[in-house]
Amino acid sequence: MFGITPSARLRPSPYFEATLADGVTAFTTYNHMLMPTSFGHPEEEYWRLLKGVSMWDVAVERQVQLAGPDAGRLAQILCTRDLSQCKVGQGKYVAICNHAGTLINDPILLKHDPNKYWLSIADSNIWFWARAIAAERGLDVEVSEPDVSPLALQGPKAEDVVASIFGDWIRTLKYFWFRETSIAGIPVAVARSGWSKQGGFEIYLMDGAQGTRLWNLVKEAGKPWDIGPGNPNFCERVESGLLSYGGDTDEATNPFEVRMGKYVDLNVADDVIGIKALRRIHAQGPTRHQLGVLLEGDEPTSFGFRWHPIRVDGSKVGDLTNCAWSYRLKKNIGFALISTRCAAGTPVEVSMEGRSVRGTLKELPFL
Ligand code: THG
Repeated sequence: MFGITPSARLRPSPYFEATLADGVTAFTTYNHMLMPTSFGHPEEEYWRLLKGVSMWDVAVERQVQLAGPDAGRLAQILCTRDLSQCKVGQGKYVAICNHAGTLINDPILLKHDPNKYWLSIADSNIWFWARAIAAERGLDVEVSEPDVSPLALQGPKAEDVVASIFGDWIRTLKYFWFRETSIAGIPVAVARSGWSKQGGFEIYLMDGAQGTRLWNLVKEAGKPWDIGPGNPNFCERVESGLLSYGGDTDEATNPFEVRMGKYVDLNVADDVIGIKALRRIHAQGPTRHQLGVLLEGDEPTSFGFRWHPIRVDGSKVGDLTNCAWSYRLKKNIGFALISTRCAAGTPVEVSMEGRSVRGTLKELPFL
């Protein structure tokens, strides 16, 4: 469609050359980097994730490192989830909010030791935010973006591939837990995590000069299981109800609206940013919630750049924030950010590309 102009603002992934060699055909931007979004065979890539194993360049999941005596204090001030029980080697999905209780990122927090945490961030500048908060609160902590670039292996056969590389200990690794190790002299951390519901692991490469070597090592190890390149799969994540910060959220979205209420602990200390606002919002009851929309029609439709208005009886009640053709449901499906007056089962109309499409609200996940 069009090309990409290289510049020093657009940082390449350590896997960039390797993905080019493997036939990447499209990218999106995320955290001022490029992330592959297609290798040219969308349906094949989807079924490989569901039935086999797929390898993804997710270096765009940047780490914001908090290091020093106040690292734990800063982590808790930034995250609205109670971290007091988080163990060394454990990861947790967390909400980062601003003072108004608006979601500004939804990272995975990894606790390396009591003085060192990583926030594996979604697409917003948390590095700026964490540094400003640390300075304003007079904390003794260094905030940095270390040379760390995750490579994801996802799908039911990911465990066999990762075990063949690192050993059988990875089979007992618990969900979101991780361990630092190395392979062929390449320093990595291995976690059971990833942006799909098909199971899998993320290998956090800790030396950007080794991207091509790690990519090729994983590709070689995965051959017996027919591994192939893929990317965070749009269809699978919509079917599975995974949230995309910035795609499914706007400037006013709070965690309760997007099914993240279970990651908000209202009794954390008052100095946690946004918690006072979230207590108020919780007491009043959020005005929007996130549901699925199953659209009528048997032809795949495209979403474009913008949310699409959702109407009930001619009045706008919310927005369709994404839309994917589901290979399993053989329908177009998406997420609604919609008035809490509208419940699952309600028939709706979505205005898309000048047409009105009928649909029905559903509970998430679809599958
Ligand atoms: N892995 C790593 N970093 C990341 C992502 C990732 N950074 C960006 C982005 N993804 C962060 N956002 C999410 C969103 C959802 C999940 C993980 C990261 C996720 N959610 C599951 C769910 O909602 O069902 C499970 C949550 C839970 O049970 O705690 O996995 O993918 N390194």
